[in-house]
Amino acid sequence: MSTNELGSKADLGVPIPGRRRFLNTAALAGIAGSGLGATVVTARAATNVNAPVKSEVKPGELDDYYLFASGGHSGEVRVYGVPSGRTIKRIPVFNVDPMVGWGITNESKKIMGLKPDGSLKYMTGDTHHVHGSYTDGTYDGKYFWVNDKLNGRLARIRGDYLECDQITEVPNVQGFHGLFPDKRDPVDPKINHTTRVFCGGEFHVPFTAAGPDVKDPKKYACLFTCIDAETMQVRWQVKVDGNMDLCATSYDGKYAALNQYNTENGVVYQDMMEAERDACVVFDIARIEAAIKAGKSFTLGDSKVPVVDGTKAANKDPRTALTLYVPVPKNPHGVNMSPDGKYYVCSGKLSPTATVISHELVQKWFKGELKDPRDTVVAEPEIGLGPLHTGFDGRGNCYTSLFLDSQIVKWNLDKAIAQYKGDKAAQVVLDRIDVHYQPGHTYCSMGETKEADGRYLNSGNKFSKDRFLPVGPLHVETEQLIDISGDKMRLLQDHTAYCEPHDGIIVRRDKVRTKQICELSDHPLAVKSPNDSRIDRKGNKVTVYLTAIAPTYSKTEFTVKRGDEVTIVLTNLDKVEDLTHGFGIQKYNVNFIVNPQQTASVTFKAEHAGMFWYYCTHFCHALHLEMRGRMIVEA
Ligand code: K7E
Ligand code: CUA
Ligand code: CA
Repeated sequence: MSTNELGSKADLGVPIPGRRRFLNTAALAGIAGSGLGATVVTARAATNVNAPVKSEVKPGELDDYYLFASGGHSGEVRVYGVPSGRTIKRIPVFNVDPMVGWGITNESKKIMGLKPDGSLKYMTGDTHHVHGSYTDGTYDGKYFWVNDKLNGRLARIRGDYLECDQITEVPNVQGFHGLFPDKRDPVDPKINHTTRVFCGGEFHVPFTAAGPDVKDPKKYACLFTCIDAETMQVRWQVKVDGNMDLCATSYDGKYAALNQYNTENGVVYQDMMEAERDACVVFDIARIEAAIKAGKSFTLGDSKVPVVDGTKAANKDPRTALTLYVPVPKNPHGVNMSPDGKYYVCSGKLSPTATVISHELVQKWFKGELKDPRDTVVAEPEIGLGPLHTGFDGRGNCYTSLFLDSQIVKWNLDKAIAQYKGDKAAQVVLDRIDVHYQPGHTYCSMGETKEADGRYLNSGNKFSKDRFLPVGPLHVETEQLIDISGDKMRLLQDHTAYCEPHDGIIVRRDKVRTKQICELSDHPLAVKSPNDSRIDRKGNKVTVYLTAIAPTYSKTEFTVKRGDEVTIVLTNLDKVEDLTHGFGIQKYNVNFIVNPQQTASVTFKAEHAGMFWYYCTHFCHALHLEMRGRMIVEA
């Protein structure tokens, strides 16, 4: 245990055997007086990427990496430490989470989006892909994004508090699946950081809510969407043939590539499997934006977002094309860009192959120097059954998950290219390791950046079967940690993963710089002193301004009338790292926290008359249980 932990726990006033004396409230305030409050941004030593890989993090030691993982249909994002696998945070995004009050406080509800009656528009989501913002081809820790496949939304998480701060609903899209930020500007070399986030629509949709087109799948289409990284506004969309699944962006900012498994535009799976080859569609970002500037856009349905035509028929001439469709076998899943920026790797799923597309040849195709889109393919090795996602070690090797084989296969890019050119002796596959079982995403430490360090690989497995104690019908899923620093892969750890493991990123700890104390001025209604605590009434709208300083609220009693619309505004005035207070009111469905110097509010109707205790739900002090007050609702 660190001295910090010891210090705060001991100072909480927990009785220590043999220490028989009465503690006064000043002594009990403990952690407030322990001097921890000075830290605002915690500096962490940089990860030593040359140190040997380890499977254990001893008590008191810190992990070397943050792993940001999508939480599947729980709708949240999870943060784990690597290599320990310890869960260090759950970030509520599209879900309701009483631990922090997400979906309960007015602030979080506003971010999640409201119906006209003030209730939440959506209470659930399905997250698949988490990616971070880039500067100079590597993570800058400013933002993280996650998709909601269920309701077609993109959420942003700010890197300083690791909290969701914006959610954008994408128009005319269902099944928004693949997401990837750009890594720099396609035109302006001075803009070397992320300014756009790309979103792929997986399900075909009609662009009207009524009429014959609603029922006719031939009238459906999918849209590729660009969202502004800063404003989170939708910038533009591209109508495509086929559908889009995963997304990867080039290091020069010029292209986004998305795999397509349903070029057939099928409605049932049998139709979706008809073609021997589907595609990987590459978008020329600069050309799309030039076309929109030149007024070559239209709108769809009720949306005002400019849309350009990226269908094959409209993009026959490579020299003006906005899109390139590279045929890829069969129902491909997953596309990833190698850290040297040279290749897109697109897995076959129903074909035992991975297709390697050259970034350089894609550029040549767009210049009109290549005729056939297949000319951009430089390798198509056979790697195993059910290939899905690929991670990279920065040493020229790929690690692809094999869903059907329940393996991760390590293969070499240069050898695969040599084999494609005719070198029959090229040894493409270097190693295989069994994972337990049926892996989906696999990804490596810093593997989607120029700083890929080839140390750890995570395999997100869909089934654990016999690996953990049974807990009823549904087994926990697994994230398995694998050492990729040597020639042979080595299984380090089985970690449980609450459903469902999809994509994640493993980020060096020095890239993430969080603030431990909030800014009082972040909230316009902050109650800056207990003396500012008050009750404002306007008609039947009552606002109660409260502060919390351990172990008390600024008011231990307030009175409202039955039928009032009550808003509680609560500021935590404690300035000590980790000194969070909660606020719950009996029978009123109110439950949220305020972190040090944070303000949050809730609004509810005082529908039951009587006396209702409100209390601090988050352990903060030796007198935490005593931290409470009474709300009187007059009949
Ligand atoms: Cu393969 Cu949604 Cu990224 Cu899951 S997707 S595994
Ligand atoms: Cu304040 Cu517990
Ligand atoms: Ca298909």
